Amino acid sequence: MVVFVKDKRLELPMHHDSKQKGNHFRPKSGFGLFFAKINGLRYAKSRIVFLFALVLVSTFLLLSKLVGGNVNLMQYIPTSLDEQEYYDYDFKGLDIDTIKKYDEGVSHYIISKGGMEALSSEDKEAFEREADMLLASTTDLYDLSQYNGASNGAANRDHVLLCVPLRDAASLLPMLFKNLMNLTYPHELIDIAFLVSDCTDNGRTMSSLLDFSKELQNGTLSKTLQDFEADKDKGNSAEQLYLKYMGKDYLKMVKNAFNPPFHDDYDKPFRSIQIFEKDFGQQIGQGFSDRHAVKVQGVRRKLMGRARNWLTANALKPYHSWVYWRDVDVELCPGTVIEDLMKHDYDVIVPNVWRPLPTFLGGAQAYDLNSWVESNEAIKLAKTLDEDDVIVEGYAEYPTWRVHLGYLRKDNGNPDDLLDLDGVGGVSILARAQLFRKGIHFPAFTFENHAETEAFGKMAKKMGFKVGGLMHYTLWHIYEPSDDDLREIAKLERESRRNQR
Ligand SMILES: Nc1nc2c(ncn2[C@@H]2O[C@H](COP(=O)(O)OP(=O)(O)O)[C@@H](O)[C@H]2O)c(=O)[nH]1
Ligand SMILES: *[C@@H]1O[C@H](CO)[C@@H](O)[C@H](O)[C@H]1NC(C)=O
Ligand SMILES: *[C@@H]1O[C@H](CO)[C@@H](O)[C@H](O)[C@H]1NC(C)=O
Ligand SMILES: [Mg+2]
Repeated sequence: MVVFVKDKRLELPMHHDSKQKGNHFRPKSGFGLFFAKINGLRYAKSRIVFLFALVLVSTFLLLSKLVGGNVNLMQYIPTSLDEQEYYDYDFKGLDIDTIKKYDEGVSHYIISKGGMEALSSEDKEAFEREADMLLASTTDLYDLSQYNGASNGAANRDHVLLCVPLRDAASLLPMLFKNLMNLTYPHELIDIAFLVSDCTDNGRTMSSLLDFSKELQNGTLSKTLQDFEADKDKGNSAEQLYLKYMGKDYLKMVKNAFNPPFHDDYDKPFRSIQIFEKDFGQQIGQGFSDRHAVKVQGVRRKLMGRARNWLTANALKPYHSWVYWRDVDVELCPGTVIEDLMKHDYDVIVPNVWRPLPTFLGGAQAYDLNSWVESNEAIKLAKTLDEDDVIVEGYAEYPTWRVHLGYLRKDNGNPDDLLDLDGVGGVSILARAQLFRKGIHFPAFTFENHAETEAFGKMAKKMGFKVGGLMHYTLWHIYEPSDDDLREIAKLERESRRNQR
């Protein structure tokens, strides 16, 4: 006789709140919530969505008649989100109503006579189905070999974790969010994770980030930003004085990049947005000249390493195939950047990052010098340093003679030209998620006289992964006038006023 007795002491906690069906990370507001609620009604979904849309549109029509044809009421047009990735991923294949009884103390006895099971085949099938569901209510099974990251990730429905570290960045968020919406990689396959640390702005970064995220997830952000810009244009432009000294071509490029037409899925919500807030004790100021002093680089970079590691450790899920790191202060970036980096089938890959400059400084310059090929001179230099010293690029103190990705860029170079690298910069890194699962990280200590992203590149390479950069595929970092630049601009302003007199 075989007996299965339900033993309360061996029981695992189980979700029996029907609201918890489906995805934990579903959008928490607006349409997202509505669609999440109808998750259980899979087959009826498209019809319900259609009805919902119809009802809303006719309500708007009716309302707009009532208030005298105010067209503004029509600015939010409901769209249906049909992609399954929005709805089910975690704890799938589970019907809460069927297995609820186990939580209420039902016990099953299977009795066999003479060693044979006495259950009818139908009962047996039902029992096994329920047992599977019971397991599924607390357990998820992933075959990690299916999340290796394909070079055609979008077609393969690869999930991407998009990580953004933030510090005192409220004023840059409109630009960041426009850049996020501009991404053409399917939004339903992207989970965004923000880490906000060590802000000194009375919570402005955090509160703006929350507002922007909510609006992005209910599809209203681009409209809100339009209104926001319209207001801003009316405001003063004293702090934008430097724009007078920027190249006309660059300014035109920016203008075009931020104006429609945008891609069809521009306003589509992402699969999820998570915001983490945790301080790491960064004390170096976030001003341009403060944070770029050579003395502070080692400390600053190690703390950034801690922050990045904490973010990946907490946001990475088994079903992510790729991780894309992006800084807040990128002004121009092709919307296709994720696909464009992915297609090269590298384990770690970065674009070239430049920044515009005032015309009196030459108009443009390589910004990210952390993407480089190791040199014999730098290896020799490292041998003369203390174990804990961090070599930083772009400072006279450390003549490394490395080949920098930044300096190889040609204006009309082939955007597919690729160079194998050792160190990488952090502005925009696409990496296979399996690297993080295998323990590769952003050293918060000195690793081969490097820290953070440069050490990440070196470590990945050391563990046998392919690390590379695209020489002519360019992202433009914002220009932040340094103290010297501001003095020069003030001088030029005085001169031009004198000349006018
Ligand atoms: N979480 C966190 N993010 C930071 C910190 N410092 C900078 N960031 C963010 O990390 C990214 C890169 O920083 P940034 O100062 O622009 O680096 P730089 O361009 O190399 O000087 C940006 O998105 C910043 O907002 C920090 O201490 N903690
Ligand atoms: C979208 O969210 C924003 C911010 O919460 C809110 O102001 C707006 O009314 C919402 N729009 C819709 C259509 O739900
Ligand atoms: C948005 O993507 C398009 C197409 O790749 C690109 O031309 C444009 O510069 C991008 N916009 C921004 C703000 O980077
Ligand atoms: Mg930056």
